[in-house]
Amino acid sequence: MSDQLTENLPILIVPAKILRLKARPVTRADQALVDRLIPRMFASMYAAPGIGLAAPQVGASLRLIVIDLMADQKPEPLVMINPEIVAASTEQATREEGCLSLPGQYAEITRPARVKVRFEDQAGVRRDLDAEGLFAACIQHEIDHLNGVLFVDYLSSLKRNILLRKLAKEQKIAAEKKAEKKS
Ligand code: GNR
Ligand code: NI
Repeated sequence: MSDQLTENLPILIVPAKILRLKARPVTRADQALVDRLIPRMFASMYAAPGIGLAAPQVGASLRLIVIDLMADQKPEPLVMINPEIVAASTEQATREEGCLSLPGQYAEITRPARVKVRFEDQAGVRRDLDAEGLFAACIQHEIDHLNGVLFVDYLSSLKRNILLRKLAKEQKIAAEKKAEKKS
């Protein structure tokens, strides 16, 4: 899905420090930067593949996310600038989540089943959207990234530590394999 004209940016992996920072709002002065960033974020997300990506995951500490659920394999790219959850259902839903910044790690996460999100689109127009199901989970997961929050933060410290140690071990093996190939 990522064409040759748009180079994808590498996705940062835990424990990259930027993933734990609160990202700053996008302003009009960021227009040129954001316009260059958006196609690269989509390229990275489609290449991964993933259904959402937040700017801090590609090293930009800005309140910008891209989403494409690829429902029925049909692309439906969505850009959200300065997104905010303005309402959430009391009803909760549990589903398995993964994260491109924690490759290979998955856990059941419980969140509000439905949310209303307010954001600016790429043209700077303010929009409100109601989401449920996977879409609602994805929006909440991406907005969490803008606040330095990862899905593992919803787990008990025991479960979180097991998952983070497994990630570190797998990343170490992957790095060793890569070094082996080079030599
Ligand atoms: O690709 C992704 N899948 C996913 C599945 C369930 C809930 C959230 C997500 S987002 C994730 C991509 C990612 O890490 N975005 O930050
Ligand atoms: Ni993520």
